[in-house]
Amino acid sequence: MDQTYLMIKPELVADQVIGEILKMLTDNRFRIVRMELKQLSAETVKEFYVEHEAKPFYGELVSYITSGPVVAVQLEKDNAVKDLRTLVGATNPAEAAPGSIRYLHGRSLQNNGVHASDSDPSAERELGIIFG
Ligand code: FUP
Repeated sequence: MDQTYLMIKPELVADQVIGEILKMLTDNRFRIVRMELKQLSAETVKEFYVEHEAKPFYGELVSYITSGPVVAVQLEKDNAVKDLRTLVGATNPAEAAPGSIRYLHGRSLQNNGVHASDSDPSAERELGIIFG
């Protein structure tokens, strides 16, 4: 079965909306196979977002993701990566489809609420970094 990685970012954990997001996942037939409330280190987040290392927003991205615990979720479903990206919506919440997680819970491009793997290799890499 296909697997993917969802990360509920710190501001949504602080806002106590984890339950709503998990319900959206199970309503859409994702199976939660592993889940952890985790404070990530700067080292872990730098490795996780290494593709953005040279971008101007990289430093802020790392401090945002380490600003509090995230909820790390390993999910299983046929076409897990593609279907989760659809459920999550566009990177910028202002462009996310109505009803998507970022439309409902994202605040800005930087504070967009959740991360979802963008390909099968990314999902494998990210699950390895977060869960070992
Ligand atoms: P996504 O795959 O949808 O998570 O988007 P990206 O990999 O392009 O971006 C990763 C994270 O960097 C986003 F969730 C938010 C942040 N970001 C910014 O803060 N500014 C930008 O201009 C682009 C992305």
